[in-house]
Formats: sequence, structure tokens, C-alpha cells
Amino acid sequence: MSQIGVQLTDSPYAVVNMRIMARIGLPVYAEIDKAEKRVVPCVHSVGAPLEPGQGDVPWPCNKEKYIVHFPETREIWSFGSGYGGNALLGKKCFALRIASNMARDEGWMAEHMLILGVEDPRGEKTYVAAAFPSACGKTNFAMLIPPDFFRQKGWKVTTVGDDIAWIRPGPDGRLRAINPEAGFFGVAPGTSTTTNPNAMACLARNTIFTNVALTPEGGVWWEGMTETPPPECIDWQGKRWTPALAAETGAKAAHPNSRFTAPASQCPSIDSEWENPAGVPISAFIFGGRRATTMPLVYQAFNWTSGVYTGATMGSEMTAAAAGTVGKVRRDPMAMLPFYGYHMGDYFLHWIGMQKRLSETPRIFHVNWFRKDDSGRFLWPGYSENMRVLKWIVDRVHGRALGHESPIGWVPVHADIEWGGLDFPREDFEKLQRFDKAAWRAEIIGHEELFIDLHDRLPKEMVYERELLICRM
Ligand code: TSX
Ligand code: MN
Repeated sequence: MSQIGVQLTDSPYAVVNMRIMARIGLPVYAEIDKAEKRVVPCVHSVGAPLEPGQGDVPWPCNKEKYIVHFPETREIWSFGSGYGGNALLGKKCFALRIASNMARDEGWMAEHMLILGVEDPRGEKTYVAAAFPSACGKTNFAMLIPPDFFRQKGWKVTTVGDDIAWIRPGPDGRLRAINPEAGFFGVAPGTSTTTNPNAMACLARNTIFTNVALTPEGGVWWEGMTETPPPECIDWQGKRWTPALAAETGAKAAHPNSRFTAPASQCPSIDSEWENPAGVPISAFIFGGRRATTMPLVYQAFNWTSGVYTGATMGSEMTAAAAGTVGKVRRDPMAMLPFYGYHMGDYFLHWIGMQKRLSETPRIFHVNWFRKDDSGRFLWPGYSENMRVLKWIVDRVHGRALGHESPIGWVPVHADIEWGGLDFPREDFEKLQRFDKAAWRAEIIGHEELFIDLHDRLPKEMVYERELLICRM
């Protein structure tokens, strides 16, 4: 299921990062020499040639930037930027944009998804793939550590990947997925031994840090890494930073989009099958978003096509003003908005059509860790406690848990969730799962706005699914 690319670059930063993020070197040349697969040529320049004698700068780039993909010839030309997504061409450019185009033609899928395994007390492993827009904690979910109650019973979560999945029908007619990457290019701020101990262990060595702060001891720091900040450090731009300065000016020590580049093999939760060339069998897809209202903690789509509708209409509320109006839902179908290699309507049709190539379709779920009560408080503790939702999902897949029909899909009631080790009020669960008809009316109008923009290629199945949803309401 692998693919081959060759990147030419004038950026040492791109080289050392790609060495962690991709499988590189002599074994790849051996594959190329077999000449069975075409190589995707990728050329990258930061666009800052030096005159003889001219001194270099730490972050060369050009005012003009062109990140260009040629889906017909399957080439990538990137000019003027050293930024991760524009410079590490194996990631978004190849593994999502070019690969999704290859996948459409060849009958597979290139998705913006994490892949994780859930081992239950009987020792059975169930793999799920999940798509979330940015700022939903995708890497944290991929590396989830179950609460003590679950661990003691024998539940375990393992990590196959945290960002991209290449998925294709296996010989048994089930979908199988690989992680086409060899490392994690994760957002640093907010990553700590509390929020993600596996990531912290993973990045403890052989790791590249981009735009983080440096401590006087020679270490790194970012907002959210420790409860108390270091008394002083050098910020991401090389200036002196202190907590007092931050209190006064709001200056951040690390850039909000600062990163760690760490080998996946170092992750304590890495799955035993993470490099299996045949992939891991996918039993469920999970879509999610950051939604303060409307979306319950979890529901299961009625069938494959209604699940595609769920993924196609998913959205997230904007948290930074830079991206638009704070609080407004931004539709981000399958979390692929910036990454489609062809028309989004055709992409939905490709998803719908996958059913015909399969003897068994993965079950499709939607989750929302971010629903708030009327006073603006998060109703769900999230993080490790998401294991309770994951267990319901896995149990549903195996026909071990009850679902109850609602207008939007199958939902759990309080008694269907494992609450061992957590004192969670039934009223709060009911608030989390509440179906708000007025809010869903507005939600469906939001779906329609997306559909209008796609009208000339929108599959009719999406319109029928919307009509069925309205009827059920
Ligand atoms: O990553 C998150 N996840 C997924 C974890 C597996 N985050 C961080 C999002 C930013 C990247 C979350 N934030 C999650 C979550 O499930 N939930 C929340 C919201 C939240 C934040 C703080 C609390 C609770 C919920 N604190 C207390 O309840 C004390
Ligand atoms: Mn991503």
C-alpha cells in the first residue's frame, strides 16, 4: 500500500524533518530500481538564493509562495516557504492531496485520519480511524491512556498513526489501513504529561522542535507543558521571555503552532502492527468536531450512506479570530477541507461508492468532546475519559452494546456506558446527549449552505439523506 516520492530541496530543515517523517534511503532506491511503481517527483525551494558572500538567515523564504500540485501528472512543486505543510512534501502535499487523487482512480482512500487500536479484556483488537478538524486533540486521542478502572480490567489503546491513513479493501473485503508516515509532526502547546504522556515520552529524544522556547538549562518549553512556567526563557523568536512579561503583554514563549517532530517508533503506545505492509483492519470510522451546542457526545449513523452524510456535513467552531468569526461553525467535510486532490462532491461519491467494493463496511460514528452547558462549562471531562465512548463504539461494532434510535442515529442511554471509576451525574449525561430540535433545524440549514456550494457535483444520496433526516425530525 506504500507509495514512493523523491523530494529535491534546498532546505536542510526539510531534509532532517523528512528523515523522521518518512521511510527514506537505500531500501527506497531498491524499490525504485524494481520500477514497479512510478515515483512522484517533488521539488521544493525556500526561494531565497544567496548572492556570493551574502549571509544566510535562520528562516529563509520568499514573499511569493506557490504550493502547486499537478494531479494529472502527479507532481508537486513548492516554492517560497519553509513551513511544515509546504516544505515536508510527503505529508499534506503527497499523502493527502496527490494520494487522494490516486486513490479515487485506483479504488482506495487517502484520509486525514488517526488510526488506533483498542484491545479489550478478551485480548481482541479492534481498529478504528478518526477524522477531526484542527484543535480537537487528534494526537491526544490517538495516544489515549484509558482510566485506571479500564486498565485494570485489561483495556488498552495502541497507536498506529495520528494524522493520515491510506485505506483500501483487503482480500477479505474489509478495509485495511496503513499510516503512510514514520513520525509525528505534532503541535507542541498544550502537550504535557497530563494531557498526553505518550507524546511526552515519544519526544524525549531524537526530536526536532520548531518555534518552541528554550530554557536556560538547554531544554525546551511551551505553553501548557508544565503548570508553572520557567522563571525565564528565550522565546520562539529569540527574545528573553518571563511570566511577568506574558502577564503584561500576552506574549507567548512558544508559537501557538510550534511543533515537535518525533519518530513514531518511540511512542510507548505504538501498535505492534503499525508497520504491517498489509495494514490493520478498520472496524469503525469516527468523525468529530468542536461544538459547544447541538452535537451529542456520541451517536452512530444508521448505515454507510448516512455515515458519509455525517462526515460530509461535519464542522467545528472556530477558536481563533484569525480563522473567521469565533464560535461560528466552519464546515470541514471529513476534516479534508484543505487537502482534497479533486472536487469535494466527487470525493463524497467516491466514499459512497466504496460500499460496493466491500463485503463489510466499517460502522460510522460522530463524537463531540466539547459540548457546553448553559453557563459555558464543558460538560464532558474528555481526555482519558473518552475511553468510555470508545468502549461503547467498539462494543457496538461487535454487537455487545445497545443503541437507541433517535432522529440523527443510534445513541447510548446512561446505562449503556461504563461508568466505573467516574462519578458522572446522569443529568449531565442527558444534557450531553440531548437532541435539540431547534438547534438541529439550524444545523440542517448549515448543511444546505455547504451543499449549495457543491451543487453541480453533489451526489444525490446526500440530498436524500438530508430529506430523510428532516422526515425523522
Ligand atoms: O485533546 C483533547 N481531548 C481529546 C483527548 C483524548 N482536548 C484538548 C483540545 C485542544 C487540542 C480536550 N479539551 C478534550 C479532549 O477530549 N476535551 C477538552 C475540553 C476540556 C478541557 C478541560 C477540562 C475538561 C474538558 N477540564 C476539567 O474538566 C477539569
Ligand atoms: Mn493534520
